[in-house]
Amino acid sequence: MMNKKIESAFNDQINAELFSDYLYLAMAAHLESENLKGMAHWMKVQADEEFEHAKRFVDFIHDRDGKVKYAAIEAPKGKWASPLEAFKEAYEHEQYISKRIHELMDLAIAEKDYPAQEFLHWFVSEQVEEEASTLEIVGKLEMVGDSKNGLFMMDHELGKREDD
Ligand code: OFO
Repeated sequence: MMNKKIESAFNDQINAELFSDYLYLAMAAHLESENLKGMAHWMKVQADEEFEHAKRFVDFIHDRDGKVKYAAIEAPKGKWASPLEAFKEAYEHEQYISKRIHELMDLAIAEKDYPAQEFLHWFVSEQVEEEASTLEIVGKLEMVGDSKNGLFMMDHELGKREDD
């Protein structure tokens, strides 16, 4: 029997992961429309990862004999002033998701839910990577500034991201 507080918090996290998926798809669509296909590709790979994150929570709830509940997903915005603004927002979003994961861990510890704690360890490490990768891109885009050549090179580099 799954702890009800954990079940409810994990269902909320499914929604947050699906929103992340939606947000990165929206960023991909925007970048694609700006002819930055490499950056759009990076965002699409990221969106796929988010869908996988949501599925991990779904599978865990099922494994613990809990009940999955899907809620409406908030609409993401559709436009960003520049690629730098989009990646900055991605970095801020990942910091927000890390905070949520840490709060879930706090709850799992308070509830003495050892399987949930074990499950969340993967996400704690994953968030370190998610923040690092988005911050690295923000740093490079800041270096590039308004240089069209630099943006072209960044687009090329980010287009090489492989599916994880
Ligand atoms: Fe699911 O890690 Fe990003 O949001």
